[in-house]
Amino acid sequence: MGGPKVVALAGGVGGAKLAHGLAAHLGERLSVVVNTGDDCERHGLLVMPDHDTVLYNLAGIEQAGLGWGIEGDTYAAMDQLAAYGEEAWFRLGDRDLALHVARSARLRADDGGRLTEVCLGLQRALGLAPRILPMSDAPVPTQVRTAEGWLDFQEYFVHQRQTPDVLELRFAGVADASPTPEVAAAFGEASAIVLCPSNPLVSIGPILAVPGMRSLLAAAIARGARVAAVSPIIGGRALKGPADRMLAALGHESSALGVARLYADLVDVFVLDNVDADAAPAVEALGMRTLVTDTVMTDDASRARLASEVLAALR
Ligand code: FO1
Repeated sequence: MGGPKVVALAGGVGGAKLAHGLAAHLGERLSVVVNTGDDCERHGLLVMPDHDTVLYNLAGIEQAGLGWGIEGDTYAAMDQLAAYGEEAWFRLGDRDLALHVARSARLRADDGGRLTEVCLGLQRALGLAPRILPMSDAPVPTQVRTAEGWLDFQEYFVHQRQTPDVLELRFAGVADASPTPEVAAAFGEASAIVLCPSNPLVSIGPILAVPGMRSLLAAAIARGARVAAVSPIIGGRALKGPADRMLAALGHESSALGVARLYADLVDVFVLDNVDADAAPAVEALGMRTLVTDTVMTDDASRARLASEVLAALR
């Protein structure tokens, strides 16, 4: 498929939905750079929730209700692990587990290659046309400071159900991370960049925090690439996850305008939901154009429609 190439930056469920919509138009011309800050080790295996959520969505096998995991999966291995006394609060389905087994085995093999190469091999096995690129091959685990101290991201997110107040965030090891050659090449060829409707602080934030990532974006912009961002906050609320509470707790406004302020130095077109139409003039006053539309993606058709509107606004 010839034509312009696009890079999307994505976290989990919201990002994966828009990535799926973009893939419907772009196929192999799409590269999705995913947050790896949520990655964790479970039962000796590497789990990559954002990579895997995008993978399952692009393959059309995601669990419809939750957005992550595989539709119709069973939990026999998890229940057996629990019978051995292993922690079972992070629920890995049987078919999902196969991905973590294969990935971890390949990473441990002497000739297994880098994280990105291993992920690309697994994506090819599922027949994906777009490429899903980890933001870095080096681990950059997100940690959350609560009244209890520093917690690993999944301990906060899944085990403690995002209930403690977030006092501070850090991306451990980020100073030693760098964008991969694949990420650099994708930005080098992109004529458009899309910041998906993912949490700006713990999904897009870690990607942009990798040293060298903002320079890649700046170089693409200097070449003429245009950048759009889709607000993950609609009517002051996140559709999924704790982005609204986290923004407020960390001193930002929990609104589409608050997100626009975080992205103002990068973005040409900011996409707001119809319910936030009133905020468009304030976003434009920050120096961005706005696209006001229905941003709630409930099915394949609404994903593809939003993606096509975003791509049209960047032409
Ligand atoms: N989220 C949950 O709330 N509970 C789970 O047990 C859980 C398991 C899980 C397994 C694999 C995977 O890829 C994702 C999983 N998630 C689970 C979702 C995920 O950890 C979070 O939604 C993201 O990290 C936030 O983007």
